[in-house]
Amino acid sequence: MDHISLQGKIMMKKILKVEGMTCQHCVDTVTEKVTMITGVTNVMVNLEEKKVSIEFEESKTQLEKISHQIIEAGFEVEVS
Ligand SMILES: [Cu+2]
Repeated sequence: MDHISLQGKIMMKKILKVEGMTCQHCVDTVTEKVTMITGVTNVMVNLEEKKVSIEFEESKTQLEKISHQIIEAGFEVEVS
């Protein structure tokens, strides 16, 4: 199940495969860009596995929007 209920809000947890992250600076960039999106509550980047796990409020944002931000930052996103 991808849904988590937090304080009465329906949260989604998704993992995106992100290509192009090579160092801690990239990790910081991705984390910062995704954190800025309204509705995103948690971002965790795993550089080695090239995975970005994101928790967000479904009523406030969509995965497409999050992917778009990562692409805008110069990385490639693969939805698993
Ligand atoms: Cu880098």
